[in-house]
Amino acid sequence: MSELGTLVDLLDRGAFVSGEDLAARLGVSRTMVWKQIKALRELGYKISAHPRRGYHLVSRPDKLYPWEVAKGLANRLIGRTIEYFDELPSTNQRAKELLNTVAEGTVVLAETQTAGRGRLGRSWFSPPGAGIWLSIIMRPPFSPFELPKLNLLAVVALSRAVKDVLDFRPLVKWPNDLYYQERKISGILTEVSGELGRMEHVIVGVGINVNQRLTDFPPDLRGKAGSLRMVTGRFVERKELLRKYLQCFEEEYFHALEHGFDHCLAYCRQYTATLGRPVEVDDGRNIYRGEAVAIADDGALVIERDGQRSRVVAGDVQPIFDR
Ligand code: BT5
Repeated sequence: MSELGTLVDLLDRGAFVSGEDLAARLGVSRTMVWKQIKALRELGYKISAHPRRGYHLVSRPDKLYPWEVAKGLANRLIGRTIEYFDELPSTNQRAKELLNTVAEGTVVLAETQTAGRGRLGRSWFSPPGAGIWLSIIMRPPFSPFELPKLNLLAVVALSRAVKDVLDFRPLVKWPNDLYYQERKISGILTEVSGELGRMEHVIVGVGINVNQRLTDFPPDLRGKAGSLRMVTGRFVERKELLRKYLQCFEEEYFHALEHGFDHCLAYCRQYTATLGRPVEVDDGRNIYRGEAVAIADDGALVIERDGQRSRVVAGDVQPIFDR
């Protein structure tokens, strides 16, 4: 953990701690302690100071500082390094720049994105502090044909994490979204680099709407976007959810490495916002309507129309809800 993280922990023990004590525990001078306290205050920590008793942590800011997210996270791969930014154009873009210099499992996080990206050149609305905008850098030993399943794995992990932390289960909308009550809570953008037939790096970009109210969304999204707060009716602690997500992602990933994707696919079939529904498909060449009837073992979606079945491997599949 970083020095600042250690200092936060020392300050958060209920009672006041003297500057001398802090200096001894951190192995630094009292002047350095004072400088670090100042730095923490600038980061939004409220720390009270008493001339004789020392320092005491009053409150933490609602920020996803790496040491806050890493607290209690015992992962061996995902999130062992967290690159944190107050603002980025796009975490996927930044992850791409870092690809060759960081370890696998590195997470790039930003409090806000000014040019957040969706698929096919679409944009992703990422206001400051209201959501979790992150990218995970992976070097999976999979063939590119397995990419649709890795995409689903990222969605499954999030559905599980939300269920664990908030006790409701958002549904998997093939191929890359999480829905609850017909609103999009999260979207995933997976980008690959490598040569033909081989995936060198995969960047899994995840956007999670956490604390927005309906009116915080731009008008064009108000009919279809949702946040975790809109479901629970209360403020949601982002750090805890993010930590749980990184845990669930790691569990699902190692499970897939060792046993394949059956478990992940079974989850998608059980907790689905797509299967058994009329859908509108845009496969990049044609737009048509049909019914989503199955998720194949390779992660493709099977559509039935006029008694004929066809497979969609990539594209947009929009459930037609009766609103
Ligand atoms: C996605 O694309 O759903 C993938 C979104 C991935 C975002 C993450 S955030 C961290 C990382 N860094 C990035 O730059 N991106 C990733 P797609 O299926 O194409 O959906 C995009 C569409 O969703 C848009 O055209 C809007 O209609 C809608 N949309 C945009 N922002 C939204 C939001 N915050 N919540 C719900 N829907 C949104």
